Amino acid sequence: MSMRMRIIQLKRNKFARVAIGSVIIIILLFALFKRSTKIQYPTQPSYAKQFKHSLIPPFYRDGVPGNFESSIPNHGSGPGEGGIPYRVPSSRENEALLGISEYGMNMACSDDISLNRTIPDLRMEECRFWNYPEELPRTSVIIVFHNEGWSSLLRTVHSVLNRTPPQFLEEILLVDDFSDKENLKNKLEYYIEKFNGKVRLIRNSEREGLIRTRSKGALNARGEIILFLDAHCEVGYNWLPPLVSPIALDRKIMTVPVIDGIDHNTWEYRPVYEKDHFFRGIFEWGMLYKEIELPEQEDQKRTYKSEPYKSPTHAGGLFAINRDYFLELGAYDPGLLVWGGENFELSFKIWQCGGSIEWVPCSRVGHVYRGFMPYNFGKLGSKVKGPLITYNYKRVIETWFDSKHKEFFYTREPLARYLDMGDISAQLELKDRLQCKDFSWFMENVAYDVYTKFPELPPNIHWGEVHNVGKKKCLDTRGRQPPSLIGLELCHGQGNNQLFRLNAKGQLGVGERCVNADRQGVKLIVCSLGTVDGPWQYESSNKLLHHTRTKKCLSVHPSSPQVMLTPCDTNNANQQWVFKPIIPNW
Ligand code: UD2
Ligand code: MN
Repeated sequence: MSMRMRIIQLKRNKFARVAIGSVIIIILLFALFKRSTKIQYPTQPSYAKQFKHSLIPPFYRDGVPGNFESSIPNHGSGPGEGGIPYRVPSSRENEALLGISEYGMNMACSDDISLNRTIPDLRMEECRFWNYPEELPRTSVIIVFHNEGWSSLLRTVHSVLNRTPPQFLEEILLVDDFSDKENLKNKLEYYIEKFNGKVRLIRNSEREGLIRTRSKGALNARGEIILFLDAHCEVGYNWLPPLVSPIALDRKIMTVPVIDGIDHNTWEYRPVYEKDHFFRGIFEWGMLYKEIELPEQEDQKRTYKSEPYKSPTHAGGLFAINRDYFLELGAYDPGLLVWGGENFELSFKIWQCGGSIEWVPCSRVGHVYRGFMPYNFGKLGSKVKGPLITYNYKRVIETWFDSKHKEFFYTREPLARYLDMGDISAQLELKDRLQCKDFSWFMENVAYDVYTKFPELPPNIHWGEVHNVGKKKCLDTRGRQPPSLIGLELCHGQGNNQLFRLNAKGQLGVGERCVNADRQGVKLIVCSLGTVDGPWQYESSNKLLHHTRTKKCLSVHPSSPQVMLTPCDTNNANQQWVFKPIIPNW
């Protein structure tokens, strides 16, 4: 062997050793990495793939239709075309009523309306003049459903196919949360075959609830962007590019369309918000979702009113997010059950861990708001002894709130203190690992406007059932909507309609409502926003509940369960009240 050949051989051997060595190191590192991560979601961002520096951000040219605008189709004359209200012939009134009780929406009406019907273009004028990047990441539209009506589910699918640029639509992924309706079985599978793979269907083998079913959809989706819709929506004209563009430019932005209302009885398509008013999502301290007009300081950040703006939270159902980012955040907390609170979990997680949420005025999607919830929570519902939604809230609050704000939640929902919340250690670990900011940062920098409507809550001085000494019965709201008279009923120890709170500033509250008195009687009313005080004062020594404004006392009519204000009389047992905290035996 010549000298030169030997050198080459040696070099080759050396090269082979280095190569083999590196492969072993990579395998070892990989094994180590696998062992050290406990959750199954990817934790390494794939920035390289997603940062497209060449993308030109959206730009506006006044009066010139944007690059994805097309002419709005003429409205046909069929039922519900153009989103006008439709009423079924009176001969089908019975069918309509049955549909409402089965689905919470008038299915007979929906069945008569074309799956490809037109809707009104409710966007602001400006929205027609925006240009969006020509190359956007592809989207999986994920629709989870449990026992939804056939035509409303498929109208959601058709509207997406009709109004989305096909090059951006990876797929529509239907995820069946263990429905038992016959037409959602084989018939649905045959039906979607005609879409040649563009519409996929996967199913749960047991009921998982909408939260886990959405996480499953995200895991199974093939698109770079995932976009969730409820199973009774109709997307608007040019709805997708404005939602996806912000994410294409910054993978940690989650975007939310403006939701329009579809009437559950007539299928009328109409705006929820007044023209030129912009709202964003917040919450009150009992964790009911609320909306508030965009604060001035956010409004001023925009050149055009049609631009996206920041929002602390969102309603839950409709939003787009980068799939990898969603999975890096652990998707939804897998310990959340069935329905509720997941919108807050995701919002707090995104904001506190370095991302943001934007509402997009130029993207509009209609949603059928049902009259009531037509399904129960199945087996998962009985896993929790107390209310399931509060269980979810408690998980979210104990993970993301700080001690000051947790106290507001327990003041507003005293029974939640006694409720189980399962194990949240994995959530706390995630918060730690992602080095998320604390809740006061979120309140000061993002959700500062919450306080304007829902100020810090003074502690409860007394809470529980309010027993009347004379009648041996309890104050009860009777579950009516405010304004409504409150009365006396048998005490039942369950809290429902009988859990009152008297705070340190004299406000007597039940849930999110307040108790007030006027000439007609003692009423449950909508609390005046931005205030936490009220006219009530309780004197433990003589058990009188004073109404300080009129200087009268709360009392019961001697011969009826009617509650009213009368001149104070310490000797009248019908004016004596005792607060008894409810300690649930959950
Ligand atoms: C709102 C949200 C909804 C969800 C919920 C709280 C909007 C417009 N809607 O209630 O998306 O965030 O608040 O959790 O923001 N479903 C299942 N399995 C179940 C129950 C429901 O797959 O066990 C499906 C259901 O078929 C529907 C979706 O989940 O497609 C949302 O349920 P909903 O429409 O009853 O919730 P909604 O609009 O009252
Ligand atoms: Mn819905």
